[in-house]
Amino acid sequence: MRALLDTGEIRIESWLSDAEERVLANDVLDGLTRPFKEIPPKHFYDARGSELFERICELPEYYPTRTERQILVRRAAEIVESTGAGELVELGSGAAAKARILLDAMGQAATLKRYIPIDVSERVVRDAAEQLVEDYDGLKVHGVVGDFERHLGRVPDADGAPRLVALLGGTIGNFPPGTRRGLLREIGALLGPEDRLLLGTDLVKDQAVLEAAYDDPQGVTAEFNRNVLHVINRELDADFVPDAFEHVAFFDRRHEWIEMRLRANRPCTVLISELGLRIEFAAGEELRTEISAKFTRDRIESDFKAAGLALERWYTDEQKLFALSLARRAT
Ligand code: SAH
Ligand code: AVI
Repeated sequence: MRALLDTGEIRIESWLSDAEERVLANDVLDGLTRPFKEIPPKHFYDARGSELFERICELPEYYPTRTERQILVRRAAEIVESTGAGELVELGSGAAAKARILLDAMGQAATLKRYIPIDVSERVVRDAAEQLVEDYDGLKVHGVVGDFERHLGRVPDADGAPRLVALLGGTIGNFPPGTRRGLLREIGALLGPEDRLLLGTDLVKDQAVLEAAYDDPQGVTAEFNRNVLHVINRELDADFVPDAFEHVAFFDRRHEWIEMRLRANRPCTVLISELGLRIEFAAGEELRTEISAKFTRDRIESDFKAAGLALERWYTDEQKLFALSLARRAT
């Protein structure tokens, strides 16, 4: 743990080690030497990747952000009232725009104490912490630059108030089913009897609507997708030519997930100097960069059950595009 800032109101610490490029290096070595190449989606999010994601959230085709926000606006008061929550722990907090809706409701219920954003992107944690303490009187922000797949055991203990642990935006869908259940189980281990998980999930819907959300005509999602190549070039001294890779996004009906891939538009050889690794791409060869699973209520209930959690409340929008689930540890 490294303290990055401590002012009394704001504490920001990093749980990422100096050897963090090793994690990227291992994922790249492992993922690019498989018969079907793959890189985990968390490597999209350097400062530029986080900015591109924010632009995606503003796109008319990308309905999840505005829909989840709308559900939160309608339900935040009820969520806070039913849980008595005074602390919000947010995993993959990003710009923390949705956190504000919950913090407002906690402020109105006079329970608000502390916000703990956890994100791999240092820039978003710092920006959110600095803005929030200005905007919320008396709020303490304990920001963490960390990886919620590896570091959940280090989440600070609750400060007496019941807390909400939130994983919003559909981020849980970026994990394949086995990993997803394992992660839900670890999140469940953070919950005391009064605490609740607030989970945002995108729902199964019309294929055309789904595919449009991941392939916008302005090419913002394509640039976000290619950002992982910029990250690898910079961090591992590689020579990917990002423009040689086309953005591909499609709905896989069997798995009910969106897949994003990068397709080499010509044969290429990429040298990853830090790894001493040379990787060949045939023309048309694809690299999977993300899955984004779409859910039904049944699937969420069975994932919860497998993870030792129980669904308590289910909130959705009128068109049933997106859902928020409130869950507790099963007894
Ligand atoms: N919760 C926000 C942001 C979603 S984007 C919203 O709903 O709009 C996903 C966020 O999760 C990014 O900010 C990314 O940096 C972060 N993230 C992805 N994988 C992570 C991991 N393993 N640990 C911590 N943060 C992660
Ligand atoms: C962060 N995550 C839930 C987004 C999603 O929809 O799966 C990331 C994203 N990928 C492309 N567009 C947005």
